[in-house]
Formats: sequence, C-alpha cells, structure tokens
Amino acid sequence: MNLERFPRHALTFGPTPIQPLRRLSAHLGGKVELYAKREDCNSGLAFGGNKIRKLEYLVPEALAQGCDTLVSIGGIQSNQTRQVAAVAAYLGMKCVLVQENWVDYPDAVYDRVGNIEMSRILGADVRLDTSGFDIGIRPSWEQALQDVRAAGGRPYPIPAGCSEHPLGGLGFVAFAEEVRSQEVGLGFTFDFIVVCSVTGSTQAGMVVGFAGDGRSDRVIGIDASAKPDATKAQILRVARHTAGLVELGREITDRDVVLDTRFGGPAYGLPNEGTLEAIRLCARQEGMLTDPVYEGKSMHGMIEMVRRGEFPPGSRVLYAHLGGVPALNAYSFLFRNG
Ligand code: 1AC
Repeated sequence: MNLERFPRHALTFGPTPIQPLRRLSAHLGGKVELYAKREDCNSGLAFGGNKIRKLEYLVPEALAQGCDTLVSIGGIQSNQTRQVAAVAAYLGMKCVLVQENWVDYPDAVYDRVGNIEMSRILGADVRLDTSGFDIGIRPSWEQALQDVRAAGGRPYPIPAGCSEHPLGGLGFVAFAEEVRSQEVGLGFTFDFIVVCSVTGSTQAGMVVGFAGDGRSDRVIGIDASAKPDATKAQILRVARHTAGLVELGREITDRDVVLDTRFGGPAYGLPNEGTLEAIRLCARQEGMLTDPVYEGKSMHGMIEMVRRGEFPPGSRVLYAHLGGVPALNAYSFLFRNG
C-alpha cells in the first residue's frame, strides 16, 4: 500500500482516541467488547468529523491549483458542508455551499440551527436548493461552480461527502493505518469495525485500508441512506478507484463491501424508533452523543447485532464515531422529553 506519495495537509489533532465502551458492553450482556474511535474529536475546526480527515488529502491539490473558493454540497443539515466551511475559513479561502432539501422534516428552525448555522457563522455563502436527496453529482453544485468562475474566482469542487472526488477515499485508508498502529499499543486487533455509510467514501477508504490485513469484509457498513443500492455501488466504485491509487495490489470485489440495510429507514435524515432508543441508550450508558441522521443509525445497528448474537462471543468491535452530532439541535422536538 502506498499512501505516503499523496501530500497531506494536517487539519486534525493527530490520531483519534479509541475509547472502551465498558458500560454499554456490560449492559448488552458483556459477551462482546465495544470500543469507539472518536472521529468526532479529531479537530478544532468547527467540531471536526470524518470529512476533516478526508479534506487533509484534498487541500494540497486545491492549494497547488491556486483555487480561492471551496465549493461543496449536502443536505440542509450536512456535516460535510460545515466542515468544508471551517477548512475554508482556516485556510483564508472563500466557500460556497449548496444545501439541498434532502430531508422532509418540518421543524420550523431546521434550516437555522446546527450545522447550517455554523456554516453561516463561518462565513460561507450558503445557498438553499429545493432538490431532494441524491448522493450523485448535482446540477445545483455544478451551477455553483460555474457561478464562481463567472465571477472571476477559481473554485475547487468538493462533491457530497467528498465521495465522488478522486482523492476522497484516501483519508480513511489513513484511518485504517492509524487503527493498525494503535492496535500494537493495545495488544489486540479488532474483529469488526462498524461505520455509518451514505455517500460511501468513508467505508470505501476503510475497505481498502483494512484489505491490507485481510479485514475489508470485517468493516460493517450500516446504511443510513435508505437507498442502499446507490450507496453500495458508490462504496464499491470509490474503493476500487482508491485501491488503484494506493497500489493495493489486488482488486476490490463485491464481497469486500458489507452494507447492512436493516437500520437506515424510514428515509435519509429521519430516525426510526430503534435509532432513537440507541441514541438515548448510548448517551445514558456512556455519555457519548450520537445523532438521528448518521451515528444513531450505526449505533442502532451495532447494538442490535450484539443483542441478536451476530458478533461471536469474545469479539472486539470498533465503532467509528464520524461526528454527526451538530445536527442534533435541528431535531430538538424529538428529544423534548429526553
Ligand atoms: C452526506 C455526506 C454527508 C454530509 O454530512 O453531508 N455525510
């Protein structure tokens, strides 16, 4: 594997902590040891998160090309766009964000609080668009790129979740390498890694990174898109491309990509009863917050897999906390009674 040949612009504090989830593990019967790797604590840039790790590999190209404006896209409560806004501010660049109407959620302040509020405070030019959920390349975003060019600027395109970007998978190849070196210190290796998937490059990078030691199919993606066919196809495509970039030395196949489709409903951005129970349980056992869009769904998946005995006894499971919590404020009605 050859990740070192790609320049990296440090935006994170360093390796993220791995924390044992002792009370949650015991509450669920004590047969499986759960741990969390805290990508939500990875940076001082607007609460950090998984996109900061990906952007470390995109920023060198943006700087080398002399770009002056980062242009990205997501839903109204996108974590991606908040993190791009923070990175742009940190680098002294401009930022244009397209925020599509990915979630049919009626809260009156949904487009005022949480991620979008922070993006506005960070100085981004936030543009609301009425289009619905779609993880692909979007005309609204292409128009935003065109607008920057027409105004004499030099845009740097960053698609949703960084996933369709040619370098978008590299950050989570680095994540796998970081886990491997942390495992040396811990004195054991993880049997499974649980991660939320929507646009795909987080899981894709992990699949490639953990293929290095034969664990790609131990990365359990929990779909939160509720359109898992598109998500799985994108994970596979990004993983294949990323494997080529880092010279993995073997093809990534369909069997390398595990995407559990049981926990993503009823729709992207909308929690089910299990999501909400998982958010409360994790918060009350561990003091660790998760959210209704991403981490609550992967937490639900991991908890249910433990309850159903789907992890063999003695397994050590690493939950990747990707940092979706800033969206929580937009869902305050759901938690009005705790
Ligand atoms: C969907 C990319 C995604 C975000 O936060 O915008 N995770």
